[in-house]
Amino acid sequence: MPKMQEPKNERPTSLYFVPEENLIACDDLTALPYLYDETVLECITARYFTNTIYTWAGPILVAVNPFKSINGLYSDQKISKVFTLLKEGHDHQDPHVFTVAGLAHKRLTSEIGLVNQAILVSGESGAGKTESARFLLTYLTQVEDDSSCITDTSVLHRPEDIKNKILASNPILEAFGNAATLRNHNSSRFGKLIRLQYSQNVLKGASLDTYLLEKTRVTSQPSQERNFHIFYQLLSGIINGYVEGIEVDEEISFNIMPGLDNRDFKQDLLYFKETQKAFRKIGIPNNIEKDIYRVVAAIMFLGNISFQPSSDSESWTFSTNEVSQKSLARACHLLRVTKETLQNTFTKKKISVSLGKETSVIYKYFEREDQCEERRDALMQFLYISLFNYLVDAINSKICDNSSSHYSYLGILDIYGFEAFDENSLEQLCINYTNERLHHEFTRRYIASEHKVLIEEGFMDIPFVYVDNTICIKALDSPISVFSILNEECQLKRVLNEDDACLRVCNALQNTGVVTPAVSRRNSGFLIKHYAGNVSYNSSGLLHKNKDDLPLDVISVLTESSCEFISSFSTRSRKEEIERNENQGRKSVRKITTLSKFKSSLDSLINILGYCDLHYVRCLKPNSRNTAGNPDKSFLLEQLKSNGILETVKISQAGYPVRMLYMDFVKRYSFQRKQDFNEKEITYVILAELYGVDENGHPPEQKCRFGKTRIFLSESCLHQLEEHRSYQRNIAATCIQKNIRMYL
Ligand code: AOV
Ligand code: MG
Repeated sequence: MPKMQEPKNERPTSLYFVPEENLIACDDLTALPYLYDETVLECITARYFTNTIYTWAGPILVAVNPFKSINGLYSDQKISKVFTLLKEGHDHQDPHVFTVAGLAHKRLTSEIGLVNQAILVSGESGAGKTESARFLLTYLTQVEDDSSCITDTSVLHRPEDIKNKILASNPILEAFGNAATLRNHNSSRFGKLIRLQYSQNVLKGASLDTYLLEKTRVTSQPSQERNFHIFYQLLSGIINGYVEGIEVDEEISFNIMPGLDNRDFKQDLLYFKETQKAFRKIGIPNNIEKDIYRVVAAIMFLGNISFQPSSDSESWTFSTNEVSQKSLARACHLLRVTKETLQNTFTKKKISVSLGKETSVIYKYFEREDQCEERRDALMQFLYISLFNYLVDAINSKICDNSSSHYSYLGILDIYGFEAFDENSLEQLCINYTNERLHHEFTRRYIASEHKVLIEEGFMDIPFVYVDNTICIKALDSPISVFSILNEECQLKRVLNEDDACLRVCNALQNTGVVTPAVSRRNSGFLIKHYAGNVSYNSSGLLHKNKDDLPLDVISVLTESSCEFISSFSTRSRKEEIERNENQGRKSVRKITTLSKFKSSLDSLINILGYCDLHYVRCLKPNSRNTAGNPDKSFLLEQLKSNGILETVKISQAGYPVRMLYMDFVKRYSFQRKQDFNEKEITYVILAELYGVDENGHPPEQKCRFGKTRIFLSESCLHQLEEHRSYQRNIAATCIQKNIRMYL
């Protein structure tokens, strides 16, 4: 048996050892002759300059955001081309987001496809995750099964309707869940998992899960950023006469809608029409659509309500200024509640007092303006989040097929990338925790297992290091952790002191080496050493956001609404809280914090992924200015590292996606008894017969490699072997038939 070749491991004397044209032609980073950060980077940027934005990194697709449209890159012809290539077994040929969709689809629908599939799209804000997820969905809704493509419409098995409904969910979710930020003019402010349901290889429907909508944006927007798109879309719709029953003065400003100075609503109007169309496609009834707009407009007006001291100077009342008064009247009208109801909720607090066996309710006026504002903001956020949840449920009820419980599914996860700003709060803590968990899943399932197998098979003698983030995850969510301490602080019946809570976190976790005290410009807090970099979290607002206290009398405003759509929000919220407590085995209704809610939704996401074959699209942002054609190498390098791409490339070069024990290989592909050989030798003979041998006496290394216990194969090699097998079986079947005929 010929000896294994040693891995090429010498560092090139010059970076430019690899000619430019080779870099452009090299569509898999693992095929680079020298694997150093610089060569990987050179390859990606050289390809980017020729509008080749996709490159494989072993099994992962790397996508560099072009920030411009590239002719034909996502055309129907491209879909057909990718589909045909995959059908012919060229699985790894064309690095493209459609190929990833196609591969997942092929595995789900193929004979050897065993499990559900999930495509994880990751990258930092503005890197192109949502666009990629959209293209994945486009491919999957156009390609029906592994023998047909939408270009041949006669073979569609399912009603067009469900496909259109699934696609229509996107504009609705983006209108209500996306906003223009400094990093991305269409930034998703929530995470999303859409699972396409397949039964007997036919797309039957889809189900949608969302994660952590950034609801604080409803009431306060970071400097130079906007509120959710729907506010601007609706305003342009109202002003241009596309919405009945909501009045807005042309020149009015809305406190919660920065960026209205340039009142050019053309773009917003176009998107509003798209949202309206999507509502209709999905099948939201007209009266409900009107109710939805009423809630959005009510929030806009609520944000303009201000307060002033009452005549007794000991309490607060609604401001008499004209904008505030008009907005109050409009908000009451839209919410179908009285002015008194709002006055009672915003300016005083309901307190239950027990006197002996009797309990009575008294009202206590707020003494400060910010207490009234806090109440107003709580109502606005509650209305918005209820509306968003309503929409997710409504979409699910229209696209989800419940006629069977035996679906295979193909999921697409578009989730916020790692965030490290100057000021970081609870939202970033949740987002970065998500990334830690997903990274862990990736290293656990791919890199670590790959590394272990390759070493065991005698392939790897190169030093290999990957970031194991178990300690960081433990410091975040174990019984003594950042989460547990912040949750405990919120359960205690005492005034919240955020600085003290952060101090507790630092003291309790100082031995982990992951959490240290941090003093930012404005507040104290703690710093966490995440796998992708250090992030300082501010103490300010941390506990308030975690406690997410929604006073019952704020919710009860809505119970008093004469509009059924609005009053249903309060009943639903109460029901959900009780259900969650029951699920967590609590007898009494206990406060559920944002972190505990978030952790349990993430646990179930990781659980779902545990039952899936995973595929990865890693999106990269070429520069921080969001411009086409200006790749910033150090910026890219940081992302290559934090995304785990460099680690993957290094390990994948030695690996092959398909591997089989020699015993299994021989069982499946050997048709003649080769008595004198062992299983490894038989495998060698079969592959040498199929491909011939190179100057070293090996079958070609890009097709297969021989490990100690198993053979490692490329996807195309597997395909050829399968073809060869069916050919041999056909011959065998024909022979048997001939023999039977002769015998009879
Ligand atoms: P994100 O989802 O990763 O950020 P998006 O998918 O919204 O980023 O992409 C940001 C912008 O980049 C888009 O609005 C497009 O203008 C451009 N873009 C992205 N991908 C492509 C592409 N393939 N071709 C052309 N332009 C593209 V965030 O949701 O903020 O984390 O939260
Ligand atoms: Mg996005």
